[in-house]
Amino acid sequence: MASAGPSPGTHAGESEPRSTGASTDQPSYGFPAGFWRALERRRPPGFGRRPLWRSPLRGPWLTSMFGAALLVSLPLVIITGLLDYIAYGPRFGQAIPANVGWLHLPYFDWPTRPAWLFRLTEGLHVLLGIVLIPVVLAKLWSVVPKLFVWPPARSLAQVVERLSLVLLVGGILFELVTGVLNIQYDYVFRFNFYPAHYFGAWVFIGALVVHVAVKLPTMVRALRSRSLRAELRTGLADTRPEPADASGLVAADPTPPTLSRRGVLALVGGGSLLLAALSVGQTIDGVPRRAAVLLPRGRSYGDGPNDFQVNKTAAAAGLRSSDLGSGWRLSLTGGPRPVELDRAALLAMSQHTAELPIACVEGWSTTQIWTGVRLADLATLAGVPTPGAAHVRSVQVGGFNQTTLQRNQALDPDALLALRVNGADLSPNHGYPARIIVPALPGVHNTKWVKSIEFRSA
Ligand SMILES: Nc1nc2c(c(=O)[nH]1)N[C@H]1C(S)=C(S)[C@@H](COP(=O)(O)O)O[C@H]1N2
Ligand SMILES: [Mo]
Repeated sequence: MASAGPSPGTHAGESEPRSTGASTDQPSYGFPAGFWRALERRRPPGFGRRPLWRSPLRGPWLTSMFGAALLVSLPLVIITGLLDYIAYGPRFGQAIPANVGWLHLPYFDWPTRPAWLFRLTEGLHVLLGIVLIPVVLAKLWSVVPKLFVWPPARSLAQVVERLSLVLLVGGILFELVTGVLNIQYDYVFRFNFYPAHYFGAWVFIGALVVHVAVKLPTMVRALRSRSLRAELRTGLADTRPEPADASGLVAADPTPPTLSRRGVLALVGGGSLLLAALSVGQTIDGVPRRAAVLLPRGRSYGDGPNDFQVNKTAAAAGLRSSDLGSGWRLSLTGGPRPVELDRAALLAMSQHTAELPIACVEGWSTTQIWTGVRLADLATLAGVPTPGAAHVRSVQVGGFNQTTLQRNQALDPDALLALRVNGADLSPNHGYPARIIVPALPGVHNTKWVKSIEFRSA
């Protein structure tokens, strides 16, 4: 134990307000008393002497309510995010970032069943990320007085704790901001979204694990200190501050309440529900889609068979009609000799129809009815009936113009080279003459305007 220092937090002639948390018996940690006095003279405005944060609602119980909500939901956001990384096929080098060392869940072949698996993991990741924004902001609001303590740290342990909070708060804000900008296709930042969001997540995960380990007992104690049911029955007139304690969250000099505790919970919960209602339509076809006003991809469209979301149009991909016209051929390689097929030859093969979703990494998805040739039949035709993988290339130059499919993805009975959608020929924007559509495959790998498929043996 360090010896008790000479009242390092006290400035001559002024009494210490309770909210600063600085008692007169602070240890000196080996620094001379003059050091603490000098720090005290440099106390910036707002840092505790005149209480700035006076809401009567702040306190360990309220903070812990928000904390508990995040503790339950954030793991889902994290796990779905890490699963989506695996869905991209990092073992084929086609997940971004390509090299993550050991910072990943154990790799496995992404399944093709259920067909809506990626729609679920990606949809949940994006939806929950949006819905948690009010809760994160409320939690930050509830602990904001802690940012304004002076001196900023008194011990090495406190320095470490506060640095971990910088990573925690910075981490979640970074992930939310980059995530939201990405689903809006709004690349105002100069860095590549994917590595930044991925490694940012790991910074946050590390800080979160430390934070939970340190704070879990405090949270449980605080949650037990009041009954949620009683709070929900308490109106504004009976709202009193939580009892003052060592947490530094309860205002020393609170203003009268303008909102009850249940009012704050309703405000934050209501904010989350509203965001959910305005966002869920991007993953669910039908009525909710019309409410998806926050989302940039295709809220309302016509009634034609090809009237559903387009991420990249044929024009935006730099394709001319001559690329996709009668001169187009599909080439199949990997077998004893290459095979070339035109669209008529593909249409003459056995056709298969499947109802499958396209689920984009930006969170939107839509289910359509696709008809075309089974990839397994094309593999057989190419002379590689049981390929280890299939490499698909597009006519498009640059951009998302190729993909590698796992064996299970190439051989699934619903994995198609689609020629038609909803009973009509694919439109140029949806990949005419032919596109890949595979159950549970991330949207970006459903390559449009396919030019060749190379079946690789195991
Ligand atoms: N050749 C090619 N295929 C592509 C793309 C592309 O840019 N080029 N975009 C992909 C992405 S990101 C998605 S989400 C889906 C969108 O399919 P849709 O436009 O038919 O809805 O197509 C995928 N196939
Ligand atoms: Mo996408």
